[in-house]
Formats: sequence, C-alpha cells, structure tokens
Amino acid sequence: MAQNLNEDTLLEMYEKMLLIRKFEEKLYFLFLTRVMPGSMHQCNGQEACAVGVCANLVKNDYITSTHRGHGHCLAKGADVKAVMAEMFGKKTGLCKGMGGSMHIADFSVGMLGANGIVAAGIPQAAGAAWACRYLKNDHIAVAFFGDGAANEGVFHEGLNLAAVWKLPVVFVCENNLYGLSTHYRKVTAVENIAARAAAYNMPGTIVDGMDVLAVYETAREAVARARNGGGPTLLECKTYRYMGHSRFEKPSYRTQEEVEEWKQKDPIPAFAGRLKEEFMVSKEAITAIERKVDEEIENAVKYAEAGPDPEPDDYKQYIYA
Ligand SMILES: Cc1ncc(C[n+]2csc(CCOP(=O)(O)OP(=O)(O)O)c2C)c(N)n1
Ligand SMILES: [Mg+2]
Repeated sequence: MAQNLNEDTLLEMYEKMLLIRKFEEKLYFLFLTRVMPGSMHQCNGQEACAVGVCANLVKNDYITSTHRGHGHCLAKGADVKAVMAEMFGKKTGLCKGMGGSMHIADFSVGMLGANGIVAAGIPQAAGAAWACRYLKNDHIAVAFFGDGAANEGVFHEGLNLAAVWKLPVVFVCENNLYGLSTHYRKVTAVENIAARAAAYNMPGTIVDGMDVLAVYETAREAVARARNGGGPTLLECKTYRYMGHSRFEKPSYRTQEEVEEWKQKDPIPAFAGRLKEEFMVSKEAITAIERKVDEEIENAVKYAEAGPDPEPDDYKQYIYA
C-alpha cells in the first residue's frame, strides 16, 4: 500500500511531477518569446500518469512514448540538461539536436523514443518486450499512448500478439478525452478503453490518472504481472491535458468550464497536500524540492543556450547506409 512507501520515494514522485510541469511551462515561455524553435505538445495535467508508472520501473526496463513525450522522457530518468538542449536543437542535446521534441529518445535509460506516428510505440513496446524474453532478462516494456491511438490498427495487432505470446509488457492508455480536437466518445465505441482488454484476454484496469499514488499502485500490479511471466495488462489512466493539443490549437472544441473543472483535480498540488497531511512531510521539505527544480531548469536552459548548433553535415554520421 501507498502507506508503506518511504518518504524518499514519495518525494521523488513529487519532484518528478513538478520537474515535468515546470520544464514544460518554461518551454511554453521560451516558445512564445521565440527563443524555442519548432512546435511541441505539452502534457500539463497528465504528469501523474508518466511518474506513477515509471516509479515502478528500473533503468533497464523500456518505455515507448508519443508525440506528447517530454513527461515520459523525464519520468524515465533522462538528463534534464540534455533534454532541454535537444528542445533547442543543439549538438549537446540528447539526440545531438537531430530529434527535437517529437523524436527524443534516450536508450541509456530505456526510453526508446517519442514518436510522431500515433500508436507506433505500441508494437515497438511489444517488440522490446519480446527482446527481453529472448534475452532471458527480467526486464519489461511499457507503451504509453493516447485515447486516439487506441483506435489505430496497430493497437489491436500489438495487444493481440502480446497476449498470444504472453509478453512482459504494460499498455498504458492516457485517456485525456481528446484526440486533437475530437472527443474520444465521437470515435470510440466503448466508454472505457480498458474494456477492450477482454478481447485480448488480458486484464484491463482503469485508474484515476490525476492521482499519482493510485497510478503507482495500479501500475505496480501490472508491472509485477509482466515481470513474473503473467503477460500483458491494459491500464487506462483517466486524465486531461490543460494546454492545447500543440502550439497550434483549434479554438472552441472544449469549454473553459471543462478545463477549469479538471484543474481542480490537478495532480501536483493535490499530491503536495497529501504529502503534508497524510505522510507528515514538512512544508520545508516540499519548498526545498520546488527550489531544487527551479534551479535545475534554470541551469538546463543556460546549458542549452550555451551549446553549439549542429553542423549541416552532422546528420551524415547518424544515418545507416
Ligand atoms: C498515424 C497518425 N495519424 C494521425 C496523426 C495526426 N495526429 C497527431 S496527434 C493526433 C491525436 C492523437 O490523439 P491521442 O492518441 O489521444 O493523443 P493525445 O494527443 O491526446 O495525447 C493526431 C490525429 C499522426 N501523427 N499519426
Ligand atoms: Mg488523447
């Protein structure tokens, strides 16, 4: 139970969520002030999903991500400075400036990549899980994807094969109600995406994706099942994104009231409150984390700004012939 978690783990989860939130808030500011090139997809509001799941993983476990991948990348343990430099397209970035926001990856921590192709990470995670089986290690893979991805063909193919082969994988659907500007109920026959697990003979679980401890506990079971040879699980996190789909946002597909309603459930202040009241964490300890995160982000921006741009010919080093 959550009550058995030690203070370090609890504070680490708080720190990671805060890091993701502040990292993206900084990106948003840099984007608006035209320092940041390109576009991006923010996960503000969804932090508890990435952090609650990844808190159950070890470095050599794998994750695959989506176009909305900053949170997954940081939750899996990628270096903040290198992630920031990648956002700037710098040579000092995690992918030498060749990936940017939507194709960022860090194999050294098992982060197999953000992905511009909706649902593409699902079969990739099944493949990584198959590799873990083949190599006879006890590592597992997790695929993060959205509600929109759950309507793609590879979702069904990936879950089916993973179940048939009992692969060590967890499929984590972050149902934030929308795929771009389309409400999921307009394009999804079932209310709960987790219900589809029945078709693939695997457990399907629904969890409050705004509650990091609930995500942690539920994912813990699914991760243990995968690791112990019990096969895959479909885990649906009910969540919400506070920002637009991307930096380009179609107006008026959702109401301000709806956004405000979900902001009342913001996973970060809610968890800070629980840390103080339920887990007796001091106000000072919380403030110290907030300061540490601010400093970390400031340093990351300085590091990114100072880094060199890639040379035009650099790309030749990173292609296969
Ligand atoms: C195969 C494919 N189809 C369409 C798109 C365009 N597209 C990019 S993001 C997106 C919405 C995805 O929604 P969801 O899976 O719910 O993820 P969310 O954006 O909500 O995190 C779409 C349709 C794409 N990138 N790839
Ligand atoms: Mg969605």
